Amino acid sequence: MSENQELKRHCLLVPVEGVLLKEHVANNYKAVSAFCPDPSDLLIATYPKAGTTWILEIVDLLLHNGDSETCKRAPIPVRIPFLENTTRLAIPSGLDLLKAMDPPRVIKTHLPFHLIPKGFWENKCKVIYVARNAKDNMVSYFYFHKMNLTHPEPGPLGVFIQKFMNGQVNAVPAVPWGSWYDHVKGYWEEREKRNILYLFYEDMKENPRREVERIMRYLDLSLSDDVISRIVELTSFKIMKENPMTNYTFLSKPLFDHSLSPFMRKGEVGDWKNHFTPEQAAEFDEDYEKKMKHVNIPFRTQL
Ligand code: PPS
Repeated sequence: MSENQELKRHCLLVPVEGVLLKEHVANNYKAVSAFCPDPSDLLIATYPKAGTTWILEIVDLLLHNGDSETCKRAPIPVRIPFLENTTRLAIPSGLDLLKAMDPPRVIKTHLPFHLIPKGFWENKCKVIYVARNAKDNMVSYFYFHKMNLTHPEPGPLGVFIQKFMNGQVNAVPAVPWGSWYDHVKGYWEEREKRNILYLFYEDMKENPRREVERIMRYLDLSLSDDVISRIVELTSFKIMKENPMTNYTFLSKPLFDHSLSPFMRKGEVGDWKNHFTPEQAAEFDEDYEKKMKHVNIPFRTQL
């Protein structure tokens, strides 16, 4: 994509400990890394577009006994601060929001494992990680780059696939928050030692009730069957797409342009098949095998 278009969007990517972050996020990183959570705080970590908003809404409802009105008290990034975010145009920064909230707080982050503030591990905070298969994650990130005007222009899909595969290599165009491959591996390798609940988007699609119950148990909650059923219903794609507190219509231009692609776009497993050519899929798979050969994370690209 031309430099002009990137400049028009005012989005530069700046490396922090080997990971490309949006400039304003990188500039804020020192303050973020010094953030000290309370042991009762819950961290929800994801690579962008892995199903973050879905899991945040599930957790907020679980913590409020399925009360939909309470969970409409504010847009999702106000209820659940985005740790490293600094966009002040519409929503205060994550750190400012956190300062104004009493623990226990739920906190969202896209930071890879090694950039998480050490206080989360020192204080043994609970951490939920959600991972989504690389191809669907990439397609979703591609559309998000189109509509999120604070991200670099994605360019055509073929170019974006290369950026996604490049991950955090600084010398070539890549994507914010670094390599998907390193991200999913980083949390996977630490999940047992750190008591991280590692979830998959595909499992949530396959059997949302089973996954909601899994999260409930991890949070040491015990809710009635009726409440669980309500939470599953309230966090369906259809309801969240219509819910103004979760569909990000509370952010509009100059941040999000929903006419280019809605935030709640398709919510499916296997949409990548509508986007990759057979040649692109073969190249992607070959590269994937190399990058993921030392781990066996059970990703599914279709149900
Ligand atoms: S962000 O910007 O990183 O916080 O985005 P994130 O929420 O991680 O990812 C957005 C994608 O998740 C889909 N989504 C859902 N899918 C199924 N069910 C529910 N309830 C749901 N909520 C969000 C959303 O549609 C985006 O995926 P795509 O494939 O682009 O539709």
